[in-house]
Amino acid sequence: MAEGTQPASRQGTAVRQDWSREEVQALFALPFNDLLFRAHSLHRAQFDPNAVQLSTLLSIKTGACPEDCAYCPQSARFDTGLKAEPLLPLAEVKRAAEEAKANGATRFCMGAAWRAPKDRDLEKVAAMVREVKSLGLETCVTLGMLQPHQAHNLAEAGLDYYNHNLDTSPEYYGEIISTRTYEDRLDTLENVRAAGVKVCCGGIVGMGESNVDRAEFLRTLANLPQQPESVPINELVAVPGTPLGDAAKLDPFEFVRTIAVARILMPRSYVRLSAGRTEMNDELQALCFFAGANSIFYGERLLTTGNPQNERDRKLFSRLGIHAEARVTSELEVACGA
Ligand code: SAM
Ligand code: DTB
Ligand code: SF4
Repeated sequence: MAEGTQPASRQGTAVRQDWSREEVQALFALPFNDLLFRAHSLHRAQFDPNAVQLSTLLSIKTGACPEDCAYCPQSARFDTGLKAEPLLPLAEVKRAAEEAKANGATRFCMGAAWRAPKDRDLEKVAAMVREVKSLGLETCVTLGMLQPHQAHNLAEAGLDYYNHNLDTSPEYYGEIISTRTYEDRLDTLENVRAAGVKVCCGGIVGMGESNVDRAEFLRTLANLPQQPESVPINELVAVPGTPLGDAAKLDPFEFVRTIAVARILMPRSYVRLSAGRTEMNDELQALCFFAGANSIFYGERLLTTGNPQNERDRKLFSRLGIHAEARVTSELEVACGA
Protein backbone atom coordinates (compact mmCIF):
# COMPACT_ATOMS: atom_id res chain seq x y z
CA MET A 1 0.00 0.00 0.00
CA ALA A 2 1.42 3.43 -0.92
CA GLU A 3 2.60 5.72 1.83
CA GLY A 4 -0.17 8.03 3.03
CA THR A 5 -2.83 5.51 2.13
CA GLN A 6 -5.51 4.93 4.71
CA PRO A 7 -6.77 1.33 4.87
CA ALA A 8 -10.26 0.59 3.55
CA SER A 9 -12.73 0.21 6.36
CA ARG A 10 -16.34 -0.79 6.56
CA GLN A 11 -17.21 2.86 7.08
CA GLY A 12 -15.92 3.79 3.70
CA THR A 13 -13.71 3.54 0.69
CA ALA A 14 -9.96 4.11 1.18
CA VAL A 15 -8.88 7.73 0.81
CA ARG A 16 -5.44 8.57 -0.58
CA GLN A 17 -3.82 11.99 -0.26
CA ASP A 18 -0.54 11.24 -2.00
CA TRP A 19 -1.60 11.34 -5.64
CA SER A 20 1.22 12.02 -8.10
CA ARG A 21 0.98 14.16 -11.24
CA GLU A 22 1.47 11.09 -13.42
CA GLU A 23 -1.21 9.03 -11.69
CA VAL A 24 -3.85 11.72 -12.09
CA GLN A 25 -2.96 12.41 -15.71
CA ALA A 26 -3.12 8.67 -16.38
CA LEU A 27 -6.69 8.62 -15.01
CA PHE A 28 -7.68 11.45 -17.38
CA ALA A 29 -6.07 9.51 -20.27
CA LEU A 30 -8.03 6.28 -19.68
CA PRO A 31 -10.51 5.19 -22.32
CA PHE A 32 -13.81 6.88 -21.44
CA ASN A 33 -15.61 3.63 -20.59
CA ASP A 34 -12.78 2.42 -18.36
CA LEU A 35 -12.71 5.75 -16.51
CA LEU A 36 -16.47 5.82 -16.00
CA PHE A 37 -16.58 2.19 -14.89
CA ARG A 38 -13.92 2.83 -12.29
CA ALA A 39 -15.52 6.04 -11.02
CA HIS A 40 -19.00 4.55 -10.91
CA SER A 41 -17.81 1.42 -9.07
CA LEU A 42 -16.26 3.59 -6.35
CA HIS A 43 -19.35 5.77 -6.27
CA ARG A 44 -21.74 2.90 -5.58
CA ALA A 45 -19.40 1.36 -2.99
CA GLN A 46 -19.68 4.55 -0.94
CA PHE A 47 -23.03 6.17 -1.81
CA ASP A 48 -26.55 5.37 -2.92
CA PRO A 49 -25.93 5.75 -6.68
CA ASN A 50 -29.49 6.99 -7.24
CA ALA A 51 -29.53 9.73 -4.60
CA VAL A 52 -28.57 13.34 -5.31
CA GLN A 53 -28.18 16.03 -2.66
CA LEU A 54 -29.94 19.36 -3.37
CA SER A 55 -28.40 22.69 -2.39
CA THR A 56 -30.06 26.03 -3.09
CA LEU A 57 -28.04 29.21 -3.61
CA LEU A 58 -28.87 32.79 -2.71
CA SER A 59 -26.77 35.85 -3.44
CA ILE A 60 -26.98 37.82 -0.18
CA LYS A 61 -24.75 40.65 -1.44
CA THR A 62 -24.42 41.18 -5.16
CA GLY A 63 -21.79 42.84 -7.36
CA ALA A 64 -19.28 45.70 -6.88
CA CYS A 65 -16.56 43.27 -5.84
CA PRO A 66 -13.00 44.68 -5.82
CA GLU A 67 -11.39 41.41 -7.00
CA ASP A 68 -10.50 40.69 -10.63
CA CYS A 69 -11.53 37.02 -11.08
CA ALA A 70 -11.69 36.80 -14.89
CA TYR A 71 -14.79 34.60 -14.90
CA CYS A 72 -16.90 36.63 -12.53
CA PRO A 73 -19.81 38.89 -13.49
CA GLN A 74 -19.69 40.45 -9.99
CA SER A 75 -16.27 42.08 -10.31
CA ALA A 76 -16.51 45.89 -10.30
CA ARG A 77 -13.73 45.90 -12.91
CA PHE A 78 -15.89 44.46 -15.70
CA ASP A 79 -18.98 45.95 -17.29
CA THR A 80 -21.51 43.14 -17.27
CA GLY A 81 -24.60 45.30 -16.73
CA LEU A 82 -25.11 43.73 -13.30
CA LYS A 83 -26.87 45.88 -10.71
CA ALA A 84 -25.01 45.92 -7.39
CA GLU A 85 -27.10 45.29 -4.28
CA PRO A 86 -26.28 45.69 -0.59
CA LEU A 87 -26.53 42.91 1.99
CA LEU A 88 -30.06 41.48 1.98
CA PRO A 89 -32.24 41.94 5.06
CA LEU A 90 -32.60 38.91 7.33
CA ALA A 91 -36.32 38.53 6.58
CA GLU A 92 -35.65 38.17 2.86
CA VAL A 93 -33.03 35.49 3.46
CA LYS A 94 -35.43 33.64 5.75
CA ARG A 95 -38.17 33.75 3.10
CA ALA A 96 -35.81 32.36 0.44
CA ALA A 97 -34.59 29.59 2.75
CA GLU A 98 -38.17 28.58 3.59
CA GLU A 99 -38.96 28.38 -0.10
CA ALA A 100 -35.83 26.28 -0.76
CA LYS A 101 -36.83 23.91 2.02
CA ALA A 102 -40.39 23.62 0.71
CA ASN A 103 -38.95 22.73 -2.71
CA GLY A 104 -36.90 19.90 -1.19
CA ALA A 105 -33.41 21.38 -0.78
CA THR A 106 -31.47 20.16 2.26
CA ARG A 107 -28.73 22.80 2.18
CA PHE A 108 -28.97 26.57 1.79
CA CYS A 109 -25.86 28.33 0.48
CA MET A 110 -25.45 32.09 0.83
CA GLY A 111 -22.90 33.90 -1.33
CA ALA A 112 -21.50 37.42 -0.98
CA ALA A 113 -19.40 39.33 -3.52
CA TRP A 114 -16.69 40.30 -1.04
CA ARG A 115 -12.92 40.01 -1.11
CA ALA A 116 -13.23 39.36 2.64
CA PRO A 117 -16.06 40.15 5.08
CA LYS A 118 -15.83 43.01 7.58
CA ASP A 119 -16.56 42.01 11.17
CA ARG A 120 -19.77 44.04 11.30
CA ASP A 121 -21.03 42.28 8.16
CA LEU A 122 -20.00 38.95 9.55
CA GLU A 123 -22.31 39.45 12.54
CA LYS A 124 -25.21 39.94 10.14
CA VAL A 125 -24.29 36.81 8.20
CA ALA A 126 -24.01 34.87 11.48
CA ALA A 127 -27.61 35.92 12.25
CA MET A 128 -28.65 34.59 8.82
CA VAL A 129 -26.89 31.29 9.52
CA ARG A 130 -28.76 30.97 12.84
CA GLU A 131 -32.08 31.66 11.16
CA VAL A 132 -31.52 29.19 8.28
CA LYS A 133 -30.21 26.53 10.65
CA SER A 134 -33.33 26.88 12.81
CA LEU A 135 -35.41 25.87 9.78
CA GLY A 136 -33.67 22.47 9.79
CA LEU A 137 -31.54 23.19 6.74
CA GLU A 138 -27.81 22.66 6.45
CA THR A 139 -26.00 25.98 6.12
CA CYS A 140 -23.21 27.05 3.80
CA VAL A 141 -21.74 30.50 3.14
CA THR A 142 -19.14 31.81 0.72
CA LEU A 143 -17.84 35.24 1.70
CA GLY A 144 -14.26 35.36 0.41
CA MET A 145 -11.14 35.22 2.58
CA LEU A 146 -11.82 34.45 6.22
CA GLN A 147 -9.83 35.21 9.38
CA PRO A 148 -9.61 32.60 12.18
CA HIS A 149 -11.88 34.56 14.57
CA GLN A 150 -14.47 35.00 11.80
CA ALA A 151 -14.48 31.27 11.09
CA HIS A 152 -15.05 30.64 14.82
CA ASN A 153 -17.93 33.12 14.96
CA LEU A 154 -19.62 31.41 12.02
CA ALA A 155 -19.04 27.98 13.57
CA GLU A 156 -20.71 29.20 16.76
CA ALA A 157 -23.69 30.40 14.76
CA GLY A 158 -24.14 26.84 13.46
CA LEU A 159 -22.42 27.02 10.08
CA ASP A 160 -22.06 23.56 8.53
CA TYR A 161 -19.99 24.36 5.39
CA TYR A 162 -17.79 27.16 4.11
CA ASN A 163 -17.38 27.35 0.33
CA HIS A 164 -14.06 28.66 -0.88
CA ASN A 165 -12.83 27.41 -4.25
CA LEU A 166 -9.28 26.85 -5.45
CA ASP A 167 -10.82 27.45 -8.88
CA THR A 168 -8.02 25.90 -10.99
CA SER A 169 -4.46 24.53 -10.87
CA PRO A 170 -1.75 26.47 -8.97
CA GLU A 171 0.00 26.98 -12.35
CA TYR A 172 -3.01 28.43 -14.20
CA TYR A 173 -4.37 30.46 -11.28
CA GLY A 174 -2.32 33.59 -12.13
CA GLU A 175 -4.00 33.74 -15.56
CA ILE A 176 -7.39 34.12 -13.88
CA ILE A 177 -6.92 36.18 -10.70
CA SER A 178 -4.25 38.68 -9.71
CA THR A 179 -5.76 40.27 -6.60
CA ARG A 180 -5.19 37.32 -4.25
CA THR A 181 -2.93 34.30 -4.30
CA TYR A 182 -3.43 30.55 -4.23
CA GLU A 183 -1.72 30.64 -0.84
CA ASP A 184 -4.38 33.10 0.43
CA ARG A 185 -7.01 30.56 -0.56
CA LEU A 186 -5.23 27.71 1.18
CA ASP A 187 -4.94 29.88 4.34
CA THR A 188 -8.68 30.47 4.37
CA LEU A 189 -9.34 26.74 3.99
CA GLU A 190 -7.04 26.11 6.95
CA ASN A 191 -8.88 28.70 9.08
CA VAL A 192 -12.22 27.10 8.21
CA ARG A 193 -10.96 23.61 9.13
CA ALA A 194 -9.44 24.86 12.39
CA ALA A 195 -12.86 26.22 13.40
CA GLY A 196 -14.44 22.80 12.83
CA VAL A 197 -16.53 23.88 9.84
CA LYS A 198 -16.80 21.47 6.89
CA VAL A 199 -15.10 22.51 3.67
CA CYS A 200 -16.81 22.96 0.31
CA CYS A 201 -14.03 23.52 -2.22
CA GLY A 202 -13.85 23.01 -5.96
CA GLY A 203 -13.41 25.12 -9.04
CA ILE A 204 -14.25 25.93 -12.61
CA VAL A 205 -13.41 24.15 -15.86
CA GLY A 206 -13.68 25.60 -19.34
CA MET A 207 -11.56 28.70 -18.63
CA GLY A 208 -9.00 27.85 -21.33
CA GLU A 209 -6.93 25.67 -18.97
CA SER A 210 -5.16 22.56 -20.28
CA ASN A 211 -6.00 19.00 -19.31
CA VAL A 212 -2.83 18.99 -17.19
CA ASP A 213 -4.30 22.01 -15.31
CA ARG A 214 -7.53 20.10 -14.70
CA ALA A 215 -5.51 17.16 -13.38
CA GLU A 216 -3.39 19.41 -11.14
CA PHE A 217 -6.47 21.23 -9.85
CA LEU A 218 -8.08 17.95 -8.73
CA ARG A 219 -4.78 16.62 -7.40
CA THR A 220 -4.37 19.73 -5.22
CA LEU A 221 -7.86 19.21 -3.77
CA ALA A 222 -7.30 15.50 -3.13
CA ASN A 223 -3.90 16.02 -1.49
CA LEU A 224 -5.11 18.70 0.96
CA PRO A 225 -4.45 17.78 4.63
CA GLN A 226 -8.12 16.73 4.75
CA GLN A 227 -10.19 16.30 1.59
CA PRO A 228 -13.13 18.71 1.21
CA GLU A 229 -16.45 17.12 2.17
CA SER A 230 -18.07 18.88 -0.77
CA VAL A 231 -16.45 19.47 -4.18
CA PRO A 232 -18.31 21.79 -6.57
CA ILE A 233 -17.24 21.32 -10.19
CA ASN A 234 -18.48 24.33 -12.13
CA GLU A 235 -18.47 24.66 -15.87
CA LEU A 236 -17.66 28.27 -16.73
CA VAL A 237 -20.79 30.36 -17.26
CA ALA A 238 -19.34 32.68 -19.88
CA VAL A 239 -20.78 36.11 -19.10
CA PRO A 240 -20.39 38.86 -21.75
CA GLY A 241 -18.27 41.72 -20.44
CA THR A 242 -15.96 39.46 -18.39
CA PRO A 243 -12.51 38.60 -19.82
CA LEU A 244 -13.76 35.03 -20.29
CA GLY A 245 -17.02 36.12 -21.92
CA ASP A 246 -16.14 34.45 -25.21
CA ALA A 247 -14.11 31.50 -23.92
CA ALA A 248 -14.31 28.41 -26.15
CA LYS A 249 -16.65 25.76 -24.82
CA LEU A 250 -15.07 22.71 -23.24
CA ASP A 251 -15.63 19.31 -24.88
CA PRO A 252 -18.51 17.88 -22.80
CA PHE A 253 -16.70 14.55 -22.44
CA GLU A 254 -13.80 16.41 -20.80
CA PHE A 255 -16.30 17.78 -18.29
CA VAL A 256 -17.55 14.25 -17.54
CA ARG A 257 -13.94 13.06 -17.20
CA THR A 258 -13.32 15.83 -14.64
CA ILE A 259 -16.28 14.63 -12.57
CA ALA A 260 -15.11 11.00 -12.84
CA VAL A 261 -11.54 11.80 -11.76
CA ALA A 262 -12.86 13.93 -8.86
CA ARG A 263 -14.93 10.92 -7.75
CA ILE A 264 -11.92 8.57 -7.93
CA LEU A 265 -9.57 10.94 -6.09
CA MET A 266 -12.12 11.95 -3.44
CA PRO A 267 -14.27 8.83 -3.02
CA ARG A 268 -16.03 9.93 0.17
CA SER A 269 -16.76 13.51 -0.86
CA TYR A 270 -19.94 14.85 -2.38
CA VAL A 271 -19.09 15.92 -5.92
CA ARG A 272 -21.43 18.67 -7.09
CA LEU A 273 -22.40 19.13 -10.70
CA SER A 274 -22.51 22.90 -10.18
CA ALA A 275 -22.74 25.92 -12.49
CA GLY A 276 -23.26 25.34 -16.19
CA ARG A 277 -26.23 22.94 -16.11
CA THR A 278 -28.48 25.33 -18.06
CA GLU A 279 -26.28 24.72 -21.11
CA MET A 280 -26.13 20.95 -20.59
CA ASN A 281 -28.63 18.54 -22.06
CA ASP A 282 -30.21 15.78 -19.97
CA GLU A 283 -27.95 13.11 -21.49
CA LEU A 284 -24.80 14.93 -20.42
CA GLN A 285 -26.13 15.44 -16.89
CA ALA A 286 -27.05 11.73 -16.72
CA LEU A 287 -23.45 10.85 -17.65
CA CYS A 288 -22.20 13.16 -14.88
CA PHE A 289 -24.41 11.36 -12.33
CA PHE A 290 -23.09 8.01 -13.58
CA ALA A 291 -19.52 9.32 -13.31
CA GLY A 292 -20.06 10.12 -9.62
CA ALA A 293 -21.74 13.51 -9.27
CA ASN A 294 -24.17 13.32 -6.34
CA SER A 295 -25.13 16.91 -5.63
CA ILE A 296 -26.54 19.82 -7.64
CA PHE A 297 -27.56 23.43 -7.18
CA TYR A 298 -31.33 23.29 -7.27
CA GLY A 299 -33.37 26.42 -7.88
CA GLU A 300 -33.84 28.77 -10.76
CA ARG A 301 -30.87 31.02 -9.99
CA LEU A 302 -27.25 30.46 -9.11
CA LEU A 303 -25.87 33.76 -7.77
CA THR A 304 -26.42 36.15 -10.67
CA THR A 305 -27.03 33.74 -13.57
CA GLY A 306 -29.71 31.19 -14.37
CA ASN A 307 -30.01 27.53 -13.40
CA PRO A 308 -32.50 24.95 -14.72
CA GLN A 309 -36.14 25.37 -13.72
CA ASN A 310 -37.18 23.11 -10.80
CA GLU A 311 -39.69 21.38 -13.05
CA ARG A 312 -36.98 20.44 -15.55
CA ASP A 313 -34.86 18.92 -12.76
CA ARG A 314 -37.84 17.04 -11.33
CA LYS A 315 -38.57 15.53 -14.75
CA LEU A 316 -34.90 14.63 -15.25
CA PHE A 317 -34.74 12.90 -11.87
CA SER A 318 -37.94 11.01 -12.62
CA ARG A 319 -36.68 9.85 -16.04
CA LEU A 320 -33.44 8.63 -14.44
CA GLY A 321 -35.02 7.09 -11.33
CA ILE A 322 -32.95 9.46 -9.20
CA HIS A 323 -34.29 10.71 -5.87
CA ALA A 324 -33.35 13.75 -3.86
CA GLU A 325 -31.33 12.90 -0.78
CA ALA A 326 -33.56 12.89 2.28
CA ARG A 327 -34.17 16.10 4.14
CA VAL A 328 -31.94 16.86 7.12
CA THR A 329 -33.88 16.52 10.35
CA SER A 330 -33.62 19.52 12.61
CA GLU A 331 -32.46 19.17 16.20
CA LEU A 332 -35.91 20.32 17.27
CA GLU A 333 -37.62 17.55 15.30
CA VAL A 334 -35.21 15.02 16.79
CA ALA A 335 -35.99 16.33 20.28
CA CYS A 336 -39.74 16.05 19.56
CA GLY A 337 -39.36 12.55 18.11
CA ALA A 338 -40.90 13.77 14.83
N1 SAM B 1 -16.58 36.33 -3.38
C1 SAM B 1 -16.41 35.05 -2.78
C2 SAM B 1 -15.24 34.29 -3.36
O1 SAM B 1 -14.86 34.51 -4.48
O2 SAM B 1 -14.73 33.42 -2.64
C3 SAM B 1 -17.67 34.19 -2.85
C4 SAM B 1 -18.54 34.21 -4.08
S1 SAM B 1 -17.79 33.63 -5.60
C5 SAM B 1 -18.99 34.11 -6.78
C6 SAM B 1 -17.89 31.86 -5.44
C7 SAM B 1 -17.39 31.01 -6.59
O3 SAM B 1 -18.31 31.05 -7.67
C8 SAM B 1 -16.08 31.36 -7.24
O4 SAM B 1 -14.96 30.93 -6.50
C9 SAM B 1 -16.17 30.61 -8.55
O5 SAM B 1 -15.61 29.32 -8.42
C10 SAM B 1 -17.68 30.52 -8.81
N2 SAM B 1 -18.06 31.31 -9.98
C11 SAM B 1 -18.14 32.67 -10.07
N3 SAM B 1 -18.46 33.07 -11.31
C12 SAM B 1 -18.59 31.94 -12.06
C13 SAM B 1 -18.89 31.70 -13.42
N4 SAM B 1 -19.11 32.69 -14.27
N5 SAM B 1 -18.95 30.42 -13.84
C14 SAM B 1 -18.72 29.40 -12.98
N6 SAM B 1 -18.44 29.57 -11.68
C15 SAM B 1 -18.35 30.82 -11.22
C1 DTB C 1 -19.66 27.31 -6.47
O1 DTB C 1 -18.69 26.55 -6.59
N1 DTB C 1 -20.46 27.68 -7.45
C2 DTB C 1 -21.47 28.61 -6.98
C3 DTB C 1 -21.19 28.67 -5.46
N2 DTB C 1 -20.00 27.89 -5.32
C4 DTB C 1 -21.13 29.94 -4.76
C5 DTB C 1 -21.48 29.91 -7.71
C6 DTB C 1 -21.66 29.77 -9.21
C7 DTB C 1 -21.78 31.14 -9.77
C8 DTB C 1 -22.09 31.15 -11.22
C9 DTB C 1 -22.17 32.54 -11.76
C10 DTB C 1 -23.23 33.39 -11.14
O2 DTB C 1 -24.42 32.97 -11.04
O3 DTB C 1 -22.92 34.53 -10.76
FE1 SF4 D 1 -15.48 38.84 -6.18
FE2 SF4 D 1 -15.87 36.26 -5.59
FE3 SF4 D 1 -16.50 37.24 -8.01
FE4 SF4 D 1 -13.94 37.00 -7.37
S1 SF4 D 1 -15.46 35.31 -7.57
S2 SF4 D 1 -14.90 38.81 -8.33
S3 SF4 D 1 -14.02 37.47 -5.18
S4 SF4 D 1 -17.45 37.78 -6.09
